[in-house]
Amino acid sequence: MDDAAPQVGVIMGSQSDWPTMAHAVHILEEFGIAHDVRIVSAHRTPGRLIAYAKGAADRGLKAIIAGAGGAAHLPGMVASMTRVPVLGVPVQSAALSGVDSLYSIVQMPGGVPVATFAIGKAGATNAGLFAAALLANTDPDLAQRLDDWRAAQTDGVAPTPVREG
Ligand code: RP5
Repeated sequence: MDDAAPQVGVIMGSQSDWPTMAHAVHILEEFGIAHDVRIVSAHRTPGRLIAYAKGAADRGLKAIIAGAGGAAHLPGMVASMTRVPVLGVPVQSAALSGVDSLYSIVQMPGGVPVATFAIGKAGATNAGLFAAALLANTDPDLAQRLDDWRAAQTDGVAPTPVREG
């Protein structure tokens, strides 16, 4: 986080979601994208949810990354109250391994979109990268950093596997 007006908001339903959502935050930090991070629970803090969602556009947020687990209503409820794009991250739950979270987030009715990512770390990482890609459409410097990051990822893939056994 920095002093610039946040361009991306990261929210999660509980402190227990942090180890997952940290991966999105780390991506935003790596790319120098101004962001803020909040706990907003659809079930435990509904008033906070409404205030956050209704204020998102006026605050200048360009994307909201919303992670939740279990009965994961947070991304959809936020999306119902803002036109700011919502990127939903299903957090891996204890009881059902995040399949419940995935289904809760991905099965939005037509008219209220939530872009839904993979369960857990991969989903949070990709939500961060997706937010960076959205912003890169109008930020050439960020676009270059994203291209460089992807090139480095490609260069990091060995042509042949190390024989481990
Ligand atoms: C959801 O319930 C949260 O997003 C979290 O993934 C899950 C469990 O929350 P805690 O009981 O750990 O606070 O609302």
